[in-house]
Amino acid sequence: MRDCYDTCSIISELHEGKLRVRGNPSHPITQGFLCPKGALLPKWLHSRDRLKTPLIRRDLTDDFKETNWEEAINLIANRLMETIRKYGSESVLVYNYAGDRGVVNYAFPLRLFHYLNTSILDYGICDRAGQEALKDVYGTAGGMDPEELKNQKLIVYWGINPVWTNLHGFMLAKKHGLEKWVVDVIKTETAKRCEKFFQIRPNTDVVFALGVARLIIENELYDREFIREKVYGFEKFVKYLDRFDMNFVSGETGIEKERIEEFAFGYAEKKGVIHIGYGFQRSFSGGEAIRAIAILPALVGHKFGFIYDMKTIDKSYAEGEFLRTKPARKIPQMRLAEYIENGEIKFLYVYNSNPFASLPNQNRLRKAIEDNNVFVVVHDIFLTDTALYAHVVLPANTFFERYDIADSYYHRYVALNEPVMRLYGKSNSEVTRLLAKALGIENPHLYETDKKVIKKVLEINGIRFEELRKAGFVKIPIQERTYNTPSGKIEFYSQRALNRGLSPFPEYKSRRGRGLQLLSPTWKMTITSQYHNTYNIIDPYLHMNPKDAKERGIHENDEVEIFNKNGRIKTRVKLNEDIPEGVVLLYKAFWTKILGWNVNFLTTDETVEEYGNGSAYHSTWVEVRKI
Ligand SMILES: Nc1nc2c(c(=O)[nH]1)N[C@H]1C(S)=C(S)[C@@H](COP(=O)(O)OP(=O)(O)OC[C@H]3O[C@@H](n4cnc5c(=O)[nH]c(N)nc54)[C@H](O)[C@@H]3O)O[C@H]1N2
Ligand SMILES: Nc1nc2c(c(=O)[nH]1)N[C@H]1C(S)=C(S)[C@@H](COP(=O)(O)OP(=O)(O)OC[C@H]3O[C@@H](n4cnc5c(=O)[nH]c(N)nc54)[C@H](O)[C@@H]3O)O[C@H]1N2
Ligand SMILES: [Mo]
Repeated sequence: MRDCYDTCSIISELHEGKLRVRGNPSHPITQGFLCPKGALLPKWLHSRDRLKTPLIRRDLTDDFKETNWEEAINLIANRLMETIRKYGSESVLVYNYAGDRGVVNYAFPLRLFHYLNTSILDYGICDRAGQEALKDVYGTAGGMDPEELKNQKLIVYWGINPVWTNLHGFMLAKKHGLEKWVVDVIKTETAKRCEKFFQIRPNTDVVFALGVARLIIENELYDREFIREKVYGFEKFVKYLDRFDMNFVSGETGIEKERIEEFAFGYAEKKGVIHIGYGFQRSFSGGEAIRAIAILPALVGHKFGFIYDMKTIDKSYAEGEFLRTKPARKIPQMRLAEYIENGEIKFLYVYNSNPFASLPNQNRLRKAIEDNNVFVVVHDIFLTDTALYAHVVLPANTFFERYDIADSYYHRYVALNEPVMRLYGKSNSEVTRLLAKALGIENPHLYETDKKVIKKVLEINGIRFEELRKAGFVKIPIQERTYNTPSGKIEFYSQRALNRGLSPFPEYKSRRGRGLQLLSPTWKMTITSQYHNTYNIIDPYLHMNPKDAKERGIHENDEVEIFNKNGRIKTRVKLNEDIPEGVVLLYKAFWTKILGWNVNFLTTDETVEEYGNGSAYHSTWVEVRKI
C-alpha cells in the first residue's frame, strides 16, 4: 500500500487494542521480514498526531475550527459547484499521488472528478523521464520480473539505492547468489554492500553507458544472433559510437579506463541485468541516460534485461474515466505553481499527496497559493505542510482500517488488504461517496462499494477473488511480451525519439549550473515526507566533501546557509567522504512545519519537457556559506 517498490505482504494482529506487524513468510518477495520503517508502522497507525475531525476556516490566515463531517462536506460541495458555475469545470484540479497505492483508495476519487469533467494531473515528479526513455527503446517501460533473477549471475544497480529503497529486492538478489554492482554518484549504503562500485560524476551516465557499449562491440562480446533478430538500427548505432572513445568517456565520467573495461568485459561475460533507478533520472540528463543504459542488456542478448516498472493490473475501471463527457485537461504535475499563477486553477482537491513538501521550488508554490484565490481541500491522515494551506482538511484513515487491493511497481504480486481495526477518519472512497451525495449526483458508479470495485477490477484482470482471499496474494499471469516500437524491435536507432524531435541516439547534453550540485535522494526511514512526524528519525545534515568544505572555511557541525535563486535554508554540516567534490546532499522532503525547512525550497521546478515534463530535482545548483 505504501509508495515503495516492495509492496510487502504484512501480517497484522491486535494485542490489547494495539497493532503488531510482521512480514509474511510465505510471500516470495517479502520473505518474512519488514524493513526498519515498515516495522514501525504501529507507531504511525496509533500516532497521537492523527487528524480526528474535519477542520475548516474562511481564510488561510484564520485559525482552523473543528467541525463535523456534514458541515465540511457541504462546504466543499457548495464551493465546488460555485467554482464550476463561475469559472468552468476545468478550473477545478484534483491533485493526487501515491501516498497510498491501494487500487480503490488511489483511483476511486477520480471517478467524481471525471464525472465533473475537471482538470486532472499528468504525473511527472517521480519516474516519468525513464518511462518515456524506455518506450523509445523497447516500446514499454515494463521490464523483467524480479523473480527471474534466480537464473541470473549479475545485477547492476544503476542510480538506485536498494538497501534503503528496495530492501526486499536487494535481499532477493542476494538469496539467488547474484553478483551485485553499483553505479552511483554517492558511495551509498548499497555501494558499500556490493561487490563492485563505479563512482560516476553526476549527469554523465549516458557517456559511461555508450562507452561500455562501444567496448562490448569492439571486442565482439555482443550477441550477434539476438541483435540480428530483435534489434533495429544496430549498424547506425555502431557508427554513432565513434565519438565515444575511452579518453573522452573516462574524462567526462571520472571513471578510469581500466575500470570501464572491467565493467564492459564483466558485464558482457555475465550478461548482467540492470535495475535502473528512479532516483537518478530526475535531472536534465536522466532521460538520455536511460535510453543509453537500456541498450546494454539487449547488446548481450536479454529480451527484457532491465528492471524499471512493472505495469501489472489494469485499474481503469476503478478510476472511471468513462464517466467523462469531455476529454480531460491534463496539468503537468510539476507545473502546479505556474497554472495557479496564471489563474487557471480556482479549486484544488488534494489527496494521497503532500505537494507542499514534495514539489520543487516551494517559495514559488506557496506564494502562488497565497496570492491567488484558490480554494484548497486536503484529505490526509495528518495536518501536513499542505494541510496548512487548506480551507478544509478532512481526516483520512490508513490501510490498516479498510479493504483494498494493491499491486507493485516492482514485482508481480497483487495483495488483498483487510482491515484490522478502525480508529479515525474516512477512506478516500468514502469521502468521494459523501461528496457525490452532497452534490446531488445520481450516477450509480459513484456509489459502488469498495468490495464491488475490487471484484470487478480482479475479474477484468483474470484474477479470482476467492483465490486471492485464501492466500492473501496472487501472482499475475505473465503474458507473452512484445516490443511496442514502430519497427516491432528493440530500437538502438529510436524512431519514437526522432518523432518527438530528439536525436535517434542517446545524446550527451551536459547542462551544469554554477556552484555545487545539490542532490536530494531518498532517506531510509521516511517515504518521501511520510513518517517524519511519527517516527522522527531523520538526517537533517548537509553532507559535503571535506575539500569543498575546507575551501569555504566550513568545519564539521558548523551552521551554514545553503542558497540559490529559489531560496535559502539553514542547517548543520556533516563532512562526508562518500560525497564527491562538487556535490552536496540533503535528503528529500522533510516537514517544514517541524524542521523549519525542506530541500524543496531550493530545488528547481524546471521540467524536462521532451520527457513528459519529468522533474529535474537533481539539476539544482547551490552555494554554501558559514554563518
Ligand atoms: N527534492 C526531492 N523531492 C522529491 C523527490 C526527490 O527525489 N527529491 N522525489 C519525488 C518522488 S519520487 C515522489 S514519488 C514524490 C512523492 O510525493 P507525495 O505524493 O507528496 O508523497 P508523500 O510525501 O508520500 O505524501 C503522501 C501523503 O499522502 C498521505 N496519505 C497516506 N495514505 C493516505 C490515504 O489513504 N488517504 C489519504 N487521503 N492520504 C494518505 C500521507 O499522510 C502523506 O501526507 O516526491 C517527490 N519529491
Ligand atoms: N526508504 C524509502 N524507500 C523508498 C522511498 C522513500 O522515500 N524512502 N520512496 C519510494 C519512491 S517514491 C521512489 S521513486 C523510490 C526511489 O528509489 P531510488 O531510485 O533508490 O531513490 P533515490 O535515493 O532518490 O536515488 C537513487 C540514487 O541516485 C543517485 N544519483 C543521483 N544523481 C545521479 C547521477 O547522475 N548518476 C547516477 N548514476 N546516480 C545518481 C543518488 O546518489 C541516489 O543514491 O524509492 C521508493 N522507496
Ligand atoms: Mo517516487
